[in-house]
Amino acid sequence: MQSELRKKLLDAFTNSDGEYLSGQLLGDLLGISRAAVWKHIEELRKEGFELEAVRRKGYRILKTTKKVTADEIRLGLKTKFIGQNIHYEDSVDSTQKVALQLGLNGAKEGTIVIAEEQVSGRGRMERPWHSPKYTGVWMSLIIRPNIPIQNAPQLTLLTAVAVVQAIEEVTTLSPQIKWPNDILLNGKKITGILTELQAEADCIKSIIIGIGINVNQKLQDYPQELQEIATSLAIEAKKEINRAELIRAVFTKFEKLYDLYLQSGFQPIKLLWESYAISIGKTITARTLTKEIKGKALGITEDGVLKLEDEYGEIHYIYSADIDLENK
Ligand code: BTX
Repeated sequence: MQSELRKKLLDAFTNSDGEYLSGQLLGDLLGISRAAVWKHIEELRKEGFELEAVRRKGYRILKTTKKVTADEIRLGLKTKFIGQNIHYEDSVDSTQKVALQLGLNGAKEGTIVIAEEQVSGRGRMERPWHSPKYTGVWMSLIIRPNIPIQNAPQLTLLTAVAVVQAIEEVTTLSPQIKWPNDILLNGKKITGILTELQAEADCIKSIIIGIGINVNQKLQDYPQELQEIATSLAIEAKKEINRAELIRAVFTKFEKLYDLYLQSGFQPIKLLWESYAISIGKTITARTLTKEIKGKALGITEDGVLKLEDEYGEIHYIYSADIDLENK
């Protein structure tokens, strides 16, 4: 985890708008000596930041690392609690697993686990999630909302809205959501969301929201079986996307929506979600663990449950399923 001093230093650079910051000023801000400031600067350099030091002017950051380290994400981050604690790893089996452990050990709400690569990234029902190095956003967010357990799936929908809004802000792309957790561009998957719950009797201890965003992969980076169904922001936008900027945007959008949700409930989130939904009003097939139902997707309920009308006019409520769209 990042030290409080490091956070303060990066916040000073964030607020300086590219101006030089003197060693004296930074020392005063952080309550440390100029030599200690210099040590922090050297550590940032070792991490890959390019910093300029000019006599009588001070320091400024010329180039960032292109990685998604805690320091890189912090530079420019303006949230209150989402992403204020970041646990960064170069490689992990799954960020969900690490986050679960941190959550059990009392990690604060808003804590993020992020990795450059996952070697056993997973989706729902233990399906594998392809997470190659330095190309995507593979992260897990720990939250501790005081809501009834049955409302937890609403957070998946809220997260999908946050990711869509962040992608819209950072790129010129307009993704759509396929219930419950797929974000698509041109019918191909760009993001998957996995919500896992730690609960006791009737109270939520923590919710871990895993977010996988395909950012800078090229088509050939995907195994054959994914090339048909997956895409990346870079493929669609035809240019490389700054992952740290995208992550900061996800944090900001999520925090705003989450605050709104805790204050006003699911209704405003539902409206936003529906405005991005691809499947509503269309004929779809829902494949649950036990059966397959074909029908018209009427919408989602107040609880985020999918409402489906079959050919006999019977209404089905779908809590969990894979969805195939009839005409993509
Ligand atoms: P899902 O079960 O809806 O989707 C899993 C399916 O998606 C796979 O069976 C495969 O067909 C396809 N798939 C696998 N990798 C990719 C990819 N990179 N892009 C597009 N399609 C793919 C979705 O589950 C939830 C995924 C959550 C991933 C995050 S990453 C951070 C966190 N850690 C972790 O282990 N999982 C979450």
